[in-house]
Amino acid sequence: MPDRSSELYYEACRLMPGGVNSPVRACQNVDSLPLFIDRASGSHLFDVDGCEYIDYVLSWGPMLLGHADPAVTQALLEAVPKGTSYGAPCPGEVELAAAVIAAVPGMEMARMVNSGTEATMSALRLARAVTGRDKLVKFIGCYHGHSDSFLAAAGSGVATLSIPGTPGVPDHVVKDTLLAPYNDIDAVEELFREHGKEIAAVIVEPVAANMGLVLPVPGFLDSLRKLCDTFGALLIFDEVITGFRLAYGGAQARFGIDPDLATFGKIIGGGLPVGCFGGKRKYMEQVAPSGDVYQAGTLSGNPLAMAAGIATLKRLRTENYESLQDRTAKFAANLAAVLAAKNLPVQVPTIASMFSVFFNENPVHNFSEASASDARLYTKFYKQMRERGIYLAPSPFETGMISFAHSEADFQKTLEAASAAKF
Ligand code: KE4
Repeated sequence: MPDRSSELYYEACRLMPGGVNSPVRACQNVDSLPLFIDRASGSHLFDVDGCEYIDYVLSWGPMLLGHADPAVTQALLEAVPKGTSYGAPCPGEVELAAAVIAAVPGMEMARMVNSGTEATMSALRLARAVTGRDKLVKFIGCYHGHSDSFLAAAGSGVATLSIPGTPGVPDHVVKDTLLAPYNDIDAVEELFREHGKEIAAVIVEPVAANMGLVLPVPGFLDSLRKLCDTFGALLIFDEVITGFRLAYGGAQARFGIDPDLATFGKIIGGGLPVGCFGGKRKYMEQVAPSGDVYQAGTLSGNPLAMAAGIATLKRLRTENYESLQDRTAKFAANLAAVLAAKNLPVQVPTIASMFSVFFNENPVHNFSEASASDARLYTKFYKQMRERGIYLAPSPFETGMISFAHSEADFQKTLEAASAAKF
């Protein structure tokens, strides 16, 4: 363990819970200490001990262009001297909202917030207001941020830390959260049969990325759309990860399914704190101040965050998503082959610029199957890859991210590190 990182970590543990500002960064379930990062550029991280890593976390998704993209950096350098926050509308809010709405098929209005959690929390409140109903359907292992209603059988850090139930969240809140296994449309039909007229919304990650990477089976998303239409519930696509990563227009563009509301974050802020919820005008106009559904935020639409988001989306419009998907698919197939050659039970699902590694004999379709994967092997893999300069997600319940900055040399070095790993 490098020494400056460990010094900082022990000081951080004195000052902040677990020494981190977000639990999954603590690397607890991969038997490691977190690295403290000094700087990042392109596809690489540099820690405070001068060690260099090929980064497959990309700040959990935002850095699709790679770190410190020159155009994004320049946009921020131009924005900073103009002030950091006005608490009043600024042109950047109009420009970023217009860019998001133009990109996402079927989206008519948007509200900028400061995180994915704020986006999903607000979208749920709006759905409950619009329908006059309280219940929510979410999928086991999907993660929609840490607001109370979603902390039932959540993925990401909740699954990583095996946090039982929802400490601190009153039962009367989560009793309205109905759960179904991802990809199990029969279970969702059963919930609608039993609670149909009480269900305000179904929220889904159109591609699940918080239990490892789990793809929707053919017809799953379309069936959710049909069930919501039949019972008068709203369909919410949580595109905080998939938005602008699955395609420039997100899952809605890729799969051709039209949700009533959708949430975004990560990439649309270019690494600065931005979230967004939006969708059909008839719903969004009910958000204060044009309607009565209250939602607010001191730093929402912040000029720096808007500048980073605008520059990021502008750059992404010039990038070739097809080519990145092809390169990712080839890398994932090669990684699967290298690990399978060690007689390991391994699955490396991939879509667009995402992949994950399940040490499992069989393909993974839901959280229960993801949980049956061998976490001990994942820990061994994680630690050895990090020792060889490859920075993977510190949990099998996360997803590997690839950027437009990742090079063939990065992939080659990663495969060589995987080939050298001992299990
Ligand atoms: P934030 O509040 O962390 O900006 O976004 C919450 C969120 C909402 N929806 C989806 C699909 C998400 O994946 C997330 C957050 N993603 C995790 C990583 N899987 C954030 C990492 C962390 O918690 O530190």
